[in-house]
Amino acid sequence: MRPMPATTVITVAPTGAESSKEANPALPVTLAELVDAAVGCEQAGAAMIHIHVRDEAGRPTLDLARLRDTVAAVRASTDLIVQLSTGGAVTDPFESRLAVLEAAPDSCSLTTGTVNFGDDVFCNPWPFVAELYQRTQALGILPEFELFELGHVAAMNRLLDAYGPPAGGHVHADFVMGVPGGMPGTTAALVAGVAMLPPGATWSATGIGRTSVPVMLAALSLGGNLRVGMEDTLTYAPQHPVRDNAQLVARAARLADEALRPASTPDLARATFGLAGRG
Ligand code: KMH
Ligand code: ZN
Repeated sequence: MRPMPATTVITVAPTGAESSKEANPALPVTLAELVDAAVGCEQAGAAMIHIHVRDEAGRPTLDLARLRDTVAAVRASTDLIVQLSTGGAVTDPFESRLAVLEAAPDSCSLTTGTVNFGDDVFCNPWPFVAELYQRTQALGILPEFELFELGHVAAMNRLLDAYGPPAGGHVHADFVMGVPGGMPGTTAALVAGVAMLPPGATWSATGIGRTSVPVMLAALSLGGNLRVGMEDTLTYAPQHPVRDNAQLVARAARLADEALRPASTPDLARATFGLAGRG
């Protein structure tokens, strides 16, 4: 049996690559809006931030200068663990996704396989995944394995077998559930996924759209950590658009309190993930 952690690491994914301000004007897309969201979410209980960057027109971009400026700005204003997305948008080329690591985040997302993504395909062939993983090892960046379906857990284990443990030695994964084309946002799917993780791994879970709250409750009951944010849901409750990312983090922190596993500080999360004293 996996131990029940004393605290809950809350990650906020404030922006993503798929939504726009037309869908919810509170979506942070400029650097100033992103930093503002980061500060508010840290105050509400977040310990880590999963970042996608937008260009002047609000479109997703992997422009390296913007990524570097963003890492610096979030570090200057918060103590959050800074995680950059290497998933980007479904249209981003592999080379640009690999180059994200040059912005030197603490952590990066790393999806271990291809998955249908609504009407699109989120493409992650094995050679790309293996290359990205080895670059995280060389650069000392903590990968967060993004698992959209159960086959991705098996692929993560294949990666660990083939190339050894991540930089810092700690395995951390995030179940992204309820994407049309991926695993459903159900307790049964989460239980199956967690059972496939290696001993000692930590994990979080997030449910897309309406699966957000059920996945959060399931994750807390199973000893997992939480990811929330406007990347994953723009609606707080039926007919109630999300006011801001901090509102979603505050709800996650309240539920973590009720589960007697209060929100972890960024420092404690760093220790949990083997990031303490690095960088
Ligand atoms: N935007 C999706 C295509 C990640 O950040 O690593 C991929 C995604 C996963 O959001
Ligand atoms: Zn993402």
